[in-house]
Amino acid sequence: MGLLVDGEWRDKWYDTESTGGKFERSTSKFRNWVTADGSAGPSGKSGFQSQSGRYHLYVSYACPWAHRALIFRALKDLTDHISVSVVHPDMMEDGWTFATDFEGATGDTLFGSNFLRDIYIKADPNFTGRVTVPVLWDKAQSTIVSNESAEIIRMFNSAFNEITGNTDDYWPTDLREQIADINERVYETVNNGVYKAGFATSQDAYDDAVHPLFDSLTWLESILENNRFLAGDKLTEADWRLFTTLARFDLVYHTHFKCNHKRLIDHPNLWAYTRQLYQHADIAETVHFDHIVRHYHFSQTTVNPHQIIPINPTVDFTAPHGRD
Ligand SMILES: N[C@@H](CCC(=O)N[C@@H](CS)C(=O)NCC(=O)O)C(=O)O
Repeated sequence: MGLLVDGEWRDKWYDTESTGGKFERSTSKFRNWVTADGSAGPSGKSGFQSQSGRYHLYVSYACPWAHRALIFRALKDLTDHISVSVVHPDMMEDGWTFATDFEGATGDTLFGSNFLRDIYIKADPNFTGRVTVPVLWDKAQSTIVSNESAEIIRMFNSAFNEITGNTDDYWPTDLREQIADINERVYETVNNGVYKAGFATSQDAYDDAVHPLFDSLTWLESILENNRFLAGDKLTEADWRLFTTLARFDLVYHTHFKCNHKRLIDHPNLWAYTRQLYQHADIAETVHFDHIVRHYHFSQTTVNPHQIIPINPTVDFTAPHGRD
């Protein structure tokens, strides 16, 4: 685990000393957008037009943020148009690597690099920052379009519609305000909340994260009592953004990140809803529990110094969900 400083690799864990034991996620650095006509998106430069075969996605199957991008690639019929490389689940002193000795880890199928940092250095030889997944790479300009999953899923939602003919919309105009409100709370207290609890190095920082997390799960449980999905009847990006955290909850976050007030399966609506999303067409293939379990327990040695992988419960995501 480390980061690049002026293009040089430094092996360093997150610094929580300067923040009183709190984990603070840094912001993503590459913020361009693929658009249908190549015009600039809400941030970054123009020149990234949607074209079949032009873009490549680097992911970890373990990572909930990368998982969002894989889900949107599947939902939007982009699998034949955007190629993928999958990193090894172990993220140790070299950060994410392209080792292939784990089933599903593909290596770098574009360049044959050893490390994900090599891709960042190709895009910017003086890059300073964390080397994170997902990364959307442009083969035409040999650079990173974006390493921000929230924006990659918005691009996938619409920029390739003319190429795929798939016009399903997970960010519909009339629901955008509602989606933004849900996303904000879910991001702060659930998606990132589990990390804030798990990476906390002081009791206060842990307490400040874990209570809002379980308050939000109770809030989500009540929304799903009367609604099919978070924004009502329609399945939106808000659901998929929540799903990647819920899918990891009982296997990883409950034990490894000390989010153990309740399990996902103790929330009947949320648990049925998680199974409903898991069973949605083409989604199960994006979920790789072996990478998830291995990555967190083995790689995060400040949390689990002996790297022991727990026995874990058997969680059946294929059981009937009864929510249609
Ligand atoms: N804001 C980013 C966060 C991505 C992120 O933090 N990914 C983690 C894996 S779950 C990572 O690659 N961490 C490596 C590091 O921080 O060094 C996004 O949503 O795309």
